[in-house]
Amino acid sequence: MSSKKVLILMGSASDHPVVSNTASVLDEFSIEYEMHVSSAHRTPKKTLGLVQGAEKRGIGVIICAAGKAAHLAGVTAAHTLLPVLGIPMETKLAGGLDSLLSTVQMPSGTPVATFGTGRSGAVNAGLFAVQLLAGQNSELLGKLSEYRRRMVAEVEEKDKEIQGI
Ligand code: RP5
Repeated sequence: MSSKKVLILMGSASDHPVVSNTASVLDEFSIEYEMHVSSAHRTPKKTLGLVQGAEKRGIGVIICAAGKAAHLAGVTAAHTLLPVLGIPMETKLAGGLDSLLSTVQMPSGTPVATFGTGRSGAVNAGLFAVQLLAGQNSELLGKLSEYRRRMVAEVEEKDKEIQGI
């Protein structure tokens, strides 16, 4: 069963090294995605165009990565009814606290599901997108179960190494 696609937006090409972790997760689950550099501040019209036509292009989830005054996820959420996931980028200000607060502190009525900074946030946003899409796709649900099973096995393997078994 084919699943809906994911739209990944990042505010700057400088975000790509972190955002590539999100793309890797989607690749692992064979989920198609579009990935663009598009800023809420520098290229607002481009961002609007990408978001407003998203549903017609078969997009089911939008992931936005941005740093500093990180308005990309919020502006995106204001222009679509699709679920929007936000990844705050690390910055020199308290490790990205500026980005985190800009992304997470949405006024009531326009939610953005906000993840942690750095690689963990990027990976988890990708996994959460898979979980959202798996609601209508049993094949994806099976792949998620297998992913969890592998994660448990890896932890157990590391534990054995540490125990010297
Ligand atoms: C944000 O400003 C981007 O998302 C990026 O995280 C940050 C810095 O952008 P650059 O100055 O590196 O292009 O809009």
